[in-house]
This record gives sequence, C-alpha cells and structure tokens, in this order.
Amino acid sequence: MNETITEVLARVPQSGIPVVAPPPDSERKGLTKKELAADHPTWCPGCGDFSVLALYFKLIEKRKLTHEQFVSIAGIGCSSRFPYFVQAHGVHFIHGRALPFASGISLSRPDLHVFVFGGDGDAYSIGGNHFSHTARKNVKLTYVVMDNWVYALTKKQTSPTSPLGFKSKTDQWGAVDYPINPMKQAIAAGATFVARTTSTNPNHVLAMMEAAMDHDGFSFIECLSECVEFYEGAFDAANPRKGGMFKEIPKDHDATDEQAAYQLAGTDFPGYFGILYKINKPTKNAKETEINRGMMEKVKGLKDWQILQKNFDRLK
Ligand SMILES: Cc1ncc(C[n+]2csc(CCOP(=O)(O)OP(=O)(O)O)c2C)c(N)n1
Ligand code: SF4
Ligand SMILES: [Mg+2]
Repeated sequence: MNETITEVLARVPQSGIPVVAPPPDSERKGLTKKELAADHPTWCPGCGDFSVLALYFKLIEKRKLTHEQFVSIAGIGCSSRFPYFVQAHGVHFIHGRALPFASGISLSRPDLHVFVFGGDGDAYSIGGNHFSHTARKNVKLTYVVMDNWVYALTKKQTSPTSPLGFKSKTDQWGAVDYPINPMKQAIAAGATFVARTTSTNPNHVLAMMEAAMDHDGFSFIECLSECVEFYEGAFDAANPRKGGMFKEIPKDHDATDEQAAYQLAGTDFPGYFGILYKINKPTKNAKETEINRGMMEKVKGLKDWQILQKNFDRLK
C-alpha cells in the first residue's frame, strides 16, 4: 500500500535524531576551559558578552565535549565575534545569515551540537526572516542571542529591541519605533524551546544553555548582555546588584502552554527569566532523515550514475 507523505512523516520517531552526540572515544578527554580559550577577546572591559563566553566554555567542559562534537557559528556584530574566541570548530559568517548556514550544518550532521551566537541586530533585523523560518522548521540547534538593545559594533544605532525614546545615531531625538518582543516572536514563529536569561546571572545562563542543548529541536535563548560602551545601565532593573529584580518564572508555569508562555513573555521589563516555552515536535532533521532513508531504500543496489539517470528520466 502506498503511504501518503503525511503518513510517512507521522511515523518519524520524535527521537529519530540523537539528542546528544555519541560519547567520545574512551581515550578522548573532554575539552577544558583552558584549551577552549582562544585569543584574548577584543570586547571592551565590562562587556556582558564575556560572561556568555565563559559560561559556554563551562558548558563544553561540564558536558565533556570534544572538538568533533560541536560547532559555534555567528553572524556579524560585537557579539558575533564569539567564534573567534573559541578554540574549536566555528564560523564567523555573514551579517544576519548565521542561522541558514547553521541549519545546513545541523541537517547534514545531526550528530553535532550546533550553537549559534549573535546580537539583536543580527538576529531580529537583518536576520529577522531567518529567525522565524528556522524556528518554524524546528531545525535542531541552539541559538543564543546576546541582546544589548543597540547596534554596538557600528557604534550606536537603534536596534529592533531598543526601547522607545532611546537616543542613538539613527534616532537623535529618541527612538519612535515600537520595539519587538523576541520571546513572543519566537513562540509565534513556532520555536519549540524559548528561554530568557541575563549575563549577570552566570548560574542561570549555564542552566539555560544546558537545557537548550538537551532540547531536540530549535532552542532559542534571549540573553540580556550589556553594552557598557553604547548602552550602559540598560539592564540595571534586572540586576539585583544594581538595585534591580531578577524574577524567575513562577514554579507553577506550564511551559507547554503556549498562551501562558506568550503572556509571561509580555510582562513589563524586567520581566521573567527561565524557560517560558518547551514542547516536543518532530524536527526537520528527523523528517529529512526519514525521507532520505526511504529514498535510499528505493535506489538500493544502484550505482550513482544509475540513480542520476533515473532522476533525469523522471524529469522528461
Ligand atoms: C549586510 C550588512 N549590513 C550591515 C552591516 C553593518 N553592521 C555590522 S554589525 C551591525 C549591527 C550589529 O548589531 P548587533 O547584531 O546587535 O550586534 P552587537 O554589535 O550589538 O553585539 C551592522 C548593521 C554589515 N556588516 N553587513
Ligand atoms: S561596544 Fe559594547 S557590545 Fe561591543 S564590545 Fe564594547 S561593550 Fe561589548
Ligand atoms: Mg546589539
């Protein structure tokens, strides 16, 4: 009996793709923070991005990952310089295009942990469309957006998350455009894991990264990360050391409830921190693996040129 594509896809196991990379060879040791630290980061002293980098090293060390098990990818921006500072496989790609590049890696090497880093401009302006589409496709990767509410590398322009009234080189009299809400956008686009954290709370950043890495699907972390040069004090209200408040998501929040997650995401700044939304649904990786498996079955025993010939014959 011929199955429809929907029937085929319905058979795709949710865990069709390994959630974690295969364990390293017993002789291989996991990387240490010391081994991972590359050149001296060129960020300004006090930049929030240092904390995210240090916690990424901690994550790799804690999970005993080796070079062949993960990759770090970024677009362009101060935050996107990230892969330069990680002594491991990585790519510093085009502004706003880190996600499509990372998707290609994830789909062709689903055994890898694919981590993508970037800023609010990279993610929500020039890369805004890729953000929505990667989320809806549920490509298995972790996207950490280091949001400083400004274009920092290019020296202070208004970003999509800059609040109303923010004075910048592009809004000398104060920003007039309403800022976006990244968590709401991610939920609406179909992301299956949406979390929010802040670089001033290291334990929380690490916990979010660990949970994201273990999620079988598109995991998104909105991480507040202060630009001390062009938006000093932006997140003081979320930092208890600066007289602010760090409120974790209420314990009784049901992270599978889309409406509840959307509502929490809309809470006025400083809002809530933690996992707002998390559901399981088949990844693009799992679906494509299944399609590939089916195709391989059909062409079993044929030589490459015969498969090619078959394809061209079909196009006639
Ligand atoms: C196609 C293209 N357009 C514009 C730029 C200039 N540019 C480089 S980084 C950047 C914004 C970076 O802001 P964000 O992503 O928030 O990173 P941050 O520097 O704040 O960490 C812009 C507009 C570019 N490099 N490429
Ligand atoms: S300009 Fe801002 S975001 Fe860029 S390195 Fe300096 S503090 Fe960090
Ligand atoms: Mg920015």
